[in-house]
Amino acid sequence: MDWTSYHTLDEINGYLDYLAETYPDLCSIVNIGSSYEGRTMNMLKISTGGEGKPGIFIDGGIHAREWIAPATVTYALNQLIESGSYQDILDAVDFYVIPSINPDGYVYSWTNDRYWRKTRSNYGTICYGCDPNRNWSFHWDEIGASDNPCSEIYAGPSAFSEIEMVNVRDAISAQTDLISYLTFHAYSQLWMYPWGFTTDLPDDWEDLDDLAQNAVDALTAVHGTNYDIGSSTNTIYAAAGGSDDWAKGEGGVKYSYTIELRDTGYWGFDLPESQILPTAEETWAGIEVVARFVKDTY
Ligand code: 0X9
Ligand code: ZN
Repeated sequence: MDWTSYHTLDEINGYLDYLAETYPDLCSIVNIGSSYEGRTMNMLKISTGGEGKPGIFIDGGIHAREWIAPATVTYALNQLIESGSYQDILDAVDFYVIPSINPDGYVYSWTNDRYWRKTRSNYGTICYGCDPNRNWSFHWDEIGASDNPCSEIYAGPSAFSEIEMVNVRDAISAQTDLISYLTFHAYSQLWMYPWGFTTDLPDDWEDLDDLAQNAVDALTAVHGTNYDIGSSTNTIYAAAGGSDDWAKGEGGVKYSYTIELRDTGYWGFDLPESQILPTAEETWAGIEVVARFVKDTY
């Protein structure tokens, strides 16, 4: 694996296999189910063992064309597992990581349409795919989503119609003691917390805002990249049915964040390969802040 080019789904899955084989005392592969088109979805569990540790769940690639997201997540795995620098975090915190949670869409964005966003399911209409980040059940389809199967923000025929999101939901639900959920998107340089279905803020929003500020301070210190912070409705737009809202509202994961990576629109989804490593480096600094907070607080 390297962070000088984007990688195919097979290469990303190969990296998970390599980590599990190379670090068997630390890493294991968990098959969380299959995609609509039948692809195996694997999660990497990173744990030094023992019961009752706090956990952090990390995913990327819910939107197929946001290629910097899976790349950033695999870099986080590299740092956590292969750098040898974070034993104190690994001793205290369990991690559950899926770099690409929309595998059919990701492959389609490589083979057919670089700007494909959705899944690849079909329910008998001329258009394919649902927006997987409008498909979660918490306040599903209330705002910022469409009932038109041809829309880029199609919520789906029902909440959790998309098997990939069912698989991720069940993988989240299977963990006790998850403290943080981090889901990586692109682009806009935003570190966002719930809610996405209302302008109202969670009761504990100041806790989420404080940790986001600390994470972004560390992120910005690496290469000077600026991020905005706030609830997703108030920073980007209202959109119900997101994984972040579900993780907090149904899943009970307190520190639920959606991070929109580089850039702010110059390259957009076509972020040059020369920006993969700097993006991943600075984002890792933010993730490390969250991980240290979880280690020190729980
Ligand atoms: O619209 C989205 O799903 C996200 N932006 S993106 O450009 N990557 O598509 C933002 C999601 C924020 N969270 C919620 N609205 N719940
Ligand atoms: Zn996205």
